[in-house]
This record gives sequence, C-alpha cells and structure tokens, in this order.
Amino acid sequence: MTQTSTAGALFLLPEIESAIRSAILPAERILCVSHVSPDGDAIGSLLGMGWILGHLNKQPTLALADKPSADFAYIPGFDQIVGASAVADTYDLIICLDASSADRMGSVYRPALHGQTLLLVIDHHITNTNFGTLNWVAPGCAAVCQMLVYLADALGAPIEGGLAVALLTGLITDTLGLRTSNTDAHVLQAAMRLTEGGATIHEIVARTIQSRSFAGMRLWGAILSEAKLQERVIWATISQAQRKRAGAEEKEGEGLSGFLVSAKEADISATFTERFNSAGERVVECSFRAKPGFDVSQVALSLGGGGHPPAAGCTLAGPLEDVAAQVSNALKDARRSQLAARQAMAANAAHQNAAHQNAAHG
Ligand SMILES: [Mn+2]
Repeated sequence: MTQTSTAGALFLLPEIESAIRSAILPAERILCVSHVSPDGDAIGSLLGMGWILGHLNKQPTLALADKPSADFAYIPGFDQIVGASAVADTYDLIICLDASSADRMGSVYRPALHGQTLLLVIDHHITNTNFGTLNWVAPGCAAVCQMLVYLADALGAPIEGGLAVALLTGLITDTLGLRTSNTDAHVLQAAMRLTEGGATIHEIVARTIQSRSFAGMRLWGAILSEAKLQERVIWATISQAQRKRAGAEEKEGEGLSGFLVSAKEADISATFTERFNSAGERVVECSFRAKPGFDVSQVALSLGGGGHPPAAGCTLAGPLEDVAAQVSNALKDARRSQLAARQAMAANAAHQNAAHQNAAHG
C-alpha cells in the first residue's frame, strides 16, 4: 500500500536530495526552526522534521520564536518545542522550515552567532529569497509538510504515528482542508500517504480550521459589519480596541481574509490588523487573498512581505486607517492591471487566430 510516490522525484530532485543527505547525516547538533506567528504548516513541519531526524537517531532542538497555540498540542512531540531562550550559540546544522526569508525565524536565529552555520532552507513560498547555504524551495507544493513526505521517503523514515499526524496537520491547514487552488493530485496523493499512516483528516480539520472561540466569533461580527467593498476588492480592519471589546486574543481574527474573499462580489480580499511589535510600536499586519486568476503575492512583495498568488501578506508601520486606505488602493490597482493584461492577452490570441484563419483561406 505505502508505495513511494512518483511526485517525490518531481519535487525532490536527485542532486538536492543528495545535498540534503550530506548536510543532515554527519550533523550531530541540529537546530530546526520555523516562522514567527507559527501556523499549522510551521508547527507541523517543525515537528515532522523532528520525527524524521529522530528516525536517523538525531535529537534536534525544535525552536519557535513565538509560543505555538495549544490548539496544536494534539501533535505528538508538541511539548518538545522550545523558545528562543533555549537555543544554543553553536550548531552543526540549522534547518529552516516554511520561512521565505531569514527574518521570519525571529529571535531564534541570531546572525552574529549562527551566521556561519550551514543553513538548510526547506520552503514552498514562491517569494523565497534563497537565504540558505542550501535551498530546497518547491513552490509547486501546497505545504512544507507535503515536501517532508518526499524527504521522509528519501531518508527511509516510515510515514506513520506522530510523523503522519504532524505532516497532515500542515497539509490540511495550508490548503484550508484540501480546498485551495493548489490542491492538485500530488497533494491528494500525499494526504493519502499520511492517511494510510494513521492520521485522520476529519480529526485534524475539527481541531484546526473548524475550531473557533466565541470571542473570536463576536470579533468577526463586529469587523464584518464594517467591511468595505470597492472595485471587487473587499477589506476590513481589526483594531486593538475592537479586539478588547470582543474579549478576543491576539490570534483571533485570523482566517478572516479567507472568509472575505468568498464574497461573490469580490476577487481580492484584505484584512488589516493592528498589533504592537516587540518594541511597542504600532504596526499593521496585512493579509491578502485572491480568487483564481488573480495574484496578491506581487503587491505583498512590493510592500516588503511575501506569499503565494492566492494568499500573501506583509507588515507595515503606521496608523491602521492610513495603511488600509493606501494598501486597498494598491490592491485595486493590481486587480485592474491584472485584468487589463489578461484582456490584452485574450485580444492578442484572437488576433493571431484570425490571422491564422486568413492565411489558411488565402
Ligand atoms: Mn506553508
């Protein structure tokens, strides 16, 4: 039943596989790290890598700059995740998962101490800056957890138990329950492997994307009543005051841009969330979503962020309302130029078709 998938050869090229093998096998002290504000793919790939390395008799440090939500405590090994204060000064190898740039590792990665250490980057963001010594970036994969299915196969780690639960968590959360536009046959094949290994889709769905707090629902209610829609771009702002009124925690409000883009009248959505950074400065976290055929990754990239065509984001300084006004305008511009480019392409194709027909008749 558990046959090695052909997708492994497609996404994990032999030369990358052997480079990864040469990096991992001799390393004794290994640090694994994922991104700040860790989501299901960050936590799932971190723990999944821990399970794969454990199979190779290695005991890596698994670190996150921000405390992971206890919602993910069902993943075996969750208790082993440590914060930046438990990270040592020297390692043989650092493995960075699901982060598109070095700063996404937050306070775990200290360039002055870790800058000379071999850095293996494993990521699926198209905007990845290739900041590692060795970079395995596969934008064709829907989650880093999908990539780790292929790595587990390559390194001979059986896909079962804690490894299967960890990897299916990231695959389910990054694809919103196997529903995003990048959910292709390879994703389903990986999900099948993980299901065969004993992980259960409905349990992971119930614990992650289908789980909300009452305070979070009240916050959504307040925010949605003030959402704006112009030129098929829909957006909403989440202020600290609204959050306080609803009694909602910092992470609540996440997932709202995915909900907003479901409006029939919209092609692109955005949420603007007011937060305070570690220096106590007011920042605005921007999260974008696009319907198929539209791309929000370029706007995010131009504002210093990153992501994928259907889902991207960035963090900006400044008052909430100013950022919302400026960035919603940038999204309207981007939508207009994408539409114009598509129309020009269609007109061009029609032209060529007509010319071809004329030539055939002449
Ligand atoms: Mn991811």
